[in-house]
Amino acid sequence: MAYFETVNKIKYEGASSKNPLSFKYYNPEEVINGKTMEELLRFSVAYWHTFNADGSDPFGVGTAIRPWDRFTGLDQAKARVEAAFEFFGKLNVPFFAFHDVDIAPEGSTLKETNENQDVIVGMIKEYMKTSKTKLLWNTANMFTNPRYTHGAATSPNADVFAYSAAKVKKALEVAKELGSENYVFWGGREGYETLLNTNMQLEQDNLARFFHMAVDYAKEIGLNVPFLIEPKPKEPTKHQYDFDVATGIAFLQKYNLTDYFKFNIEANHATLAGHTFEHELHVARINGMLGSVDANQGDTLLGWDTDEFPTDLYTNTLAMYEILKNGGLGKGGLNFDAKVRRGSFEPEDLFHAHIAGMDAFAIGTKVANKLLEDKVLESFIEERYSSYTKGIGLEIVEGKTNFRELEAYALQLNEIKNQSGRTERLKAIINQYLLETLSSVTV
Ligand code: XUL
Ligand code: CO
Repeated sequence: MAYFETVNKIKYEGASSKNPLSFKYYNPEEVINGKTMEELLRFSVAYWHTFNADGSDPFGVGTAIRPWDRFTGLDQAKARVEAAFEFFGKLNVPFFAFHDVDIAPEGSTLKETNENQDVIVGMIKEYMKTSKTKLLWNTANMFTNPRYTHGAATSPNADVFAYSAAKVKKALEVAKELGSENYVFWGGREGYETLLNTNMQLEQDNLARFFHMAVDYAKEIGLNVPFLIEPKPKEPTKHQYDFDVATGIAFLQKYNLTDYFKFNIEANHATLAGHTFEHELHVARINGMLGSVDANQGDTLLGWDTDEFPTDLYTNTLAMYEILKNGGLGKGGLNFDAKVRRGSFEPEDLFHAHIAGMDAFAIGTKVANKLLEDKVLESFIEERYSSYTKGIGLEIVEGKTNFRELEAYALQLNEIKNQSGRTERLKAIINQYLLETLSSVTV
C-alpha cells in the first residue's frame, strides 16, 4: 500500500518550475567538479525525525498523525519500514540513518528488544535488495530510556555501562548486517549535571574504555567502517563531554583513539557550542577528521537545538566550501537531522522540507565550487600569509631560527606595516558569487 499517495517521484525540473514537489536546483545527475551531485552530496534521511517524530514538544502533544500510526508495536514498526522505503524512493535519496529504537520497539527484556531488532533488520535488508538507498550510519539510542538518566558509558552505575555495551554490540552487528557506511556515537547523556556529585575523571576514562571495546568488537566481527563522534556542548545534560570538535580531538588523542574515529558534525550543535557550522567543519578538516555531517540549522533567536531544515544559502555555501576543500565527504554524507515544524503536520510536508534542504545545499555547492575554481579566498589568504614564504618568515616555519635571532631581527626593524584583512570586501564578494550563481541557474 502507499503511504504518500499524493506524491509522485520527485524530479529535477529546474528553477522555473512551478511544481512544488520538484527539485529546482538539486539535479542528481549534474556533474560538479568531476562528481554528480548525488555522489558529492550523499543526502540521507533521518529515520527518527521523519518516521518517528510526531511534533510533540514540552508544552504539547503531537500534531502530526502519520498513516502508520493506526498500527502499534511491531506492526507499526513494519509499516514504518514500508513507508520509509516508499519515501526514499520518491525522494530519490541515496542514504538513510537510524537509532536502534527508531526502527523497532523495545521489549520488556534486552533479549526481547534484540529479537524485535532482528525482525525489522531482516525486513530492512529485504527492502534494501531492491532499493538504491543505503545505510549511511546507525547508532544506539542511549538517552531516551530512564536507565540512562545518569549517562550510559559514563554512568556511575556499572550495570548501566554493561547494558550500554550490549546495546552497542548489537548495533555494530546490525551495521555489519546492513552494510552501513559508518557508525555514530552521539553522547546524549555522556556529561554531567553538577560537579557536586560527579567523578569526571572516572567517567571520561570509562568512556574511553567503552570506545576501545567498541573498536575491538568491530575488528572481531569484521566491521571496517569509520566510527564517528558527534559533538554537542549541552542538551540534554548541562555539560557534555564531546563539547565540540576541538574537545573531541583532545579526548581521542589522550586515549589513543585517533586511528579509529572521525567526526559527524551537526550545524545546530556547532551553534550551541558558540561556533559557526563552518568553524566545526574547518577544525575537523584541517585535522583530517571530517567524517560526515548532520545537515540542519538552528534559530538565531532560540538558544536550543531546533533541528530545522537547512535552508540558509549563505551558511550552506560556507559549509560546502569546507566540504569541497576536504575533497568531499568520503564515506560520509549530508544527513538531514532535521524536523518539520510542529505546524507542518501533513505527511507531504516531509517532502517539502527535504526538497527545501536539498535545493539549498545544491545552491551552496555551486557557489562554493565557483569560489574555489576562481581561487577567490585562496589567493587572498595566500597573499595575506606571504611573509612566511621568504626571509625571516620562511626561517620561522622551517624551524631554523630562535628567540635570539628574532630579537636581533626585530631590533633592526624601523616600522612594522600590516595589511588590511578586507573582511567586508570578502563578504561582498561572497554575496556577488551567490547572486551570480542564482541568476545563472534561474533563466
Ligand atoms: C541529537 C542528535 C542525535 C544524533 C544521533 O541532538 O543530533 O539525533 O544525531 O544520536
Ligand atoms: Co545529529
